[in-house]
Amino acid sequence: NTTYNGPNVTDSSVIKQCPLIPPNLAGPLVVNKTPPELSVIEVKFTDVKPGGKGSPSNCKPRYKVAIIIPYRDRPQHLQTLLYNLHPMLLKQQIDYQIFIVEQEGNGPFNRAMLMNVGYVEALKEKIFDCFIFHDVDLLPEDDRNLYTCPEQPRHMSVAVDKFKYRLPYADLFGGVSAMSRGQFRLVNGFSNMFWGWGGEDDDMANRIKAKGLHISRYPPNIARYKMLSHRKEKANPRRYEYLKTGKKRFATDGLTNLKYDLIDKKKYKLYTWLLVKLTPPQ
Ligand code: NGS
Repeated sequence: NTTYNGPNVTDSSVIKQCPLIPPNLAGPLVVNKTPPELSVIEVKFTDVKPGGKGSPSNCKPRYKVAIIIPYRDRPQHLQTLLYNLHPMLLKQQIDYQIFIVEQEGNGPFNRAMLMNVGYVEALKEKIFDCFIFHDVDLLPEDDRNLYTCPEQPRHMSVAVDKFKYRLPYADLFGGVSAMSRGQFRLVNGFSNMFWGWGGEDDDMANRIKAKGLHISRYPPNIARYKMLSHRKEKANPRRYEYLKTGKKRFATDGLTNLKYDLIDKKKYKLYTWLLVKLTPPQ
């Protein structure tokens, strides 16, 4: 495999493209579930730039990656994730930005719609190549699990401690997943119909298949995560019904009919925060 690394010059003013495999990866990571206060982390993480951005200083990154985290009311989880995620992403030599997309109010949570909003809002900042959709309660355990986008959509949280590190079923696309900008547009994003827990990721797996794509995965010894514990959310009783009829809505339900109000946006040191009021589809 030969890769074009840009012009072959020795002029030190020309920064070389980063290597395909980042050189300083350690493999298994020590996951820390008791992070210091956010204000302490902010001072400690000197390589993270306002808005929750990072990029390598000595080479030209290959990927621009938006990390989209749907969120509501889990400050402890967020703190823990940020503490574990930033150092890993910095080592991976990608150009990244973390977006926390928070749902306003206390109606049923719509994880899928928040991810759609994250996609749309992130693209207003930069033309990201790659989108990582990330649950707030999952902590990566191995830095070889690269937060980039391969040829096919990638399911990243393959082996989770809560499931004894076994993939529960072959089409699972929940937890952490990666799609390129083009793939996400091609499938019209996620459905906006899934209010409450469950099914939205299965609908995305169906969209991926319907467009002739398939789910790719790293081996389970690399795509490993620890899940933080929380109360079980109320499942959406209509999720199977929407799943079954999903196909006829793929073209009309998703990015194309997404409606929301951006209530607030702030660039904190460790993340870009979006507060969003979701409008249920008609
Ligand atoms: C399935 C859900 C998925 C969910 C997966 C794992 O049953 O949305 O469990 O969930 N599908 C339906 O409900 C139709 S987990 O235990 O990781 O929260 O992602």
